[in-house]
Amino acid sequence: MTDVKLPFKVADLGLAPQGHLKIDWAEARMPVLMALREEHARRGSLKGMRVAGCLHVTKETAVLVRTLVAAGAEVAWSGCNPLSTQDDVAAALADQGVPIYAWHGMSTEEFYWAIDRTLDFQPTLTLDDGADLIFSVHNRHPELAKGVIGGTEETTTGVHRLRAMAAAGALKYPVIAVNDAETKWDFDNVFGTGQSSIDGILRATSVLLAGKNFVVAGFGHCGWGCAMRAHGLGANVICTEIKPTAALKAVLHGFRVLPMDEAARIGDIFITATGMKDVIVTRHFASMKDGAIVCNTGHYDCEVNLRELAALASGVREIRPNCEEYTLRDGRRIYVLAKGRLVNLAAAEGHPSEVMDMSFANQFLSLIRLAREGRGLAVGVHDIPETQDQELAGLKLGTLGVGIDALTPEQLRYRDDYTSGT
Ligand code: RBV
Repeated sequence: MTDVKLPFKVADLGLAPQGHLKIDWAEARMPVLMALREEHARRGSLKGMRVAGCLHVTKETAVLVRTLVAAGAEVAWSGCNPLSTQDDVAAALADQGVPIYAWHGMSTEEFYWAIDRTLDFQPTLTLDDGADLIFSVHNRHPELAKGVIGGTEETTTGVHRLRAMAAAGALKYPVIAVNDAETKWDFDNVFGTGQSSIDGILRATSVLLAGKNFVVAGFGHCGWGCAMRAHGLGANVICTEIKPTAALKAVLHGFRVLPMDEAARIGDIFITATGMKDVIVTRHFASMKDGAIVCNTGHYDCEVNLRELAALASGVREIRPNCEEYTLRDGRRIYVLAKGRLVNLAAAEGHPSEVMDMSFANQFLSLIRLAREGRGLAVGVHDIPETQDQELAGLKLGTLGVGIDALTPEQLRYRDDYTSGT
């Protein structure tokens, strides 16, 4: 780390000491990434790379940033959501000499201004969560694309759009779909989203979940995590879906499945986890109970249509941090958490360090792979190799002190033997 203060913009540099403590706390819970840091710091695996990152500024992200720097990269950073930046962490990174442009509550214009500052730095690698940085390169600064060896993408929504972009022939450099690693989506999306979304709801409301009708829109991995955790706290979970197999899974997990039009009438708490816009709209608000609580844990803030809610309301007031009370003209009150943005990151601290350990280990190894072989990778969206998943899961198990078995040569022969039957 350098002592030289490069240009940066954060809310308050005075918060740096608190940020450093938070980052130290996260480092103690991210042993896989820390082991990789040690190995690649020795090798200087990212020497000569300029990494622009656009990802939630959290204590876990700071551990990733420190790791990239330790491996020899120059790094510039912006947050990927206007409400997810932890100002103390941003200050700590600025204090360590990272050019970071992020503060909690930035406007949309400031959000893109911050991304552009990280592009001033002419990155050779881009790291995204939600693809706003890659889109900025492609749509607003296409001249920069030829200097970029490749990029990574953290989340489901971003990967979906990048695959659409690749299919349309619009993608200009290779991207690795970190989200699609088993050690990412089967842990971060399920256990990370489940716990942190409930954490956000509780910090913003402090309501009792036991006995409440808890409506989860979307039974993908994120929705499944939220449903499991709400069920664990005694809520009656209701799921809404558009995909028959996902709905069937929810039913067999013991959850009630209803169309949103019906769920809207009986829900006490609603959370959207779909990646789709307009999941909760006027007709749903119109039938909700007085006191209903509505929030979102999908990447973008379009799942709950707040413009439509505002049109029904006679007044809005902030009643607690991250909790706004909309009073409708008929007197009913609807509470919206974190302005319909990711409730887990805006009202709580995002996913716990223990799961981000594997997600960010995947990010780190993907950037190293791009630095090594990126120019040889075809333009398109690439998956993480299965071997990387097994290696990371093995490392994680080791840090947990969990041992597993291995097949004997005899068992391996048995598995592949197509000459024997019953
Ligand atoms: N996410 N990051 C954190 N604590 O840094 N928490 C959640 C953190 C990521 C997660 O990987 C998910 O794919 C993405 O945020 C959604 O924007």
